[in-house]
Amino acid sequence: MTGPVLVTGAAGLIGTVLRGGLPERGWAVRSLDVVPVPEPRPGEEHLVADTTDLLALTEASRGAAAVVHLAGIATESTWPAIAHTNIDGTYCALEAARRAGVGRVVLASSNHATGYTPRPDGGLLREADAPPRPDTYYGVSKVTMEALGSLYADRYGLDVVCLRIGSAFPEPTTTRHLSTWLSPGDTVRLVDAALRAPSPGFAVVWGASANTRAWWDLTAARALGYEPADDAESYAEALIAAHGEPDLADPVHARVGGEFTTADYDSEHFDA
Ligand code: 15L
Repeated sequence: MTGPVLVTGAAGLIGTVLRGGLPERGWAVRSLDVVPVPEPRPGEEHLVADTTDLLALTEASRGAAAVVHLAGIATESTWPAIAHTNIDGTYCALEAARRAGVGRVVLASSNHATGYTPRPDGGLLREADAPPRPDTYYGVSKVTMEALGSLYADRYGLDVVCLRIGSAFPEPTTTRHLSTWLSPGDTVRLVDAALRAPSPGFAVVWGASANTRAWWDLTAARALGYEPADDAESYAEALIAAHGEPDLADPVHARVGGEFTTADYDSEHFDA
């Protein structure tokens, strides 16, 4: 693949991690966000555009080797905000890639596409055993993202890799994160694998580190070439001392989406 990787939502948490990590793995980065990216790196292209602006996104996609689509609201919000920013935005990312002749799109899906899925009674949960079961309007936007990705793979032959990201934070801060954490280093490793995997077609994989307490099966992600290097367990002692042992019967630990499945995450508690 030649050309830069277009990263949408490049000024966000994951975008910032990728802007640092992808060049170390040989990728040129073309950053795009609704706000200017802070401190562009040497050689980094940087654009300001809204991902719901199809024409701007099509221009931004020209000559790119691939698109990594991160832009969007990263938590629950109102339906109009989610529908516009996340659902229209994902349509535009895929349609722009198609119009610009970009062959591969990596989509930042989320565990919340399947949030109400219960923890299996022992063993690891495969993506195939976690069909759409969103926990929020945000989760619905991620289900739609995966559906749009499937459509563009089948109808237009794009390679589309959907990453059902767990908890992508600098470090785990809750006992749920002991199972769901995706470290910054592993975020780069996972996206790099999704960009390099030979002809993945349409794929949906969990995005998590090699956590000792994991209950999401990483076999499909590893099949793309992902080799996670981090484990949240090194934070376990401190987190358990602060918050207590995880109660596996509590919805926060008993369902994929954790606290997003609780009443606190009803859309009425969120502003646009
Ligand atoms: C997500 O999809 C969110 O963007 C992030 O803020 C976290 O809530 C994460 O999931 C998670 O499940 O921990």
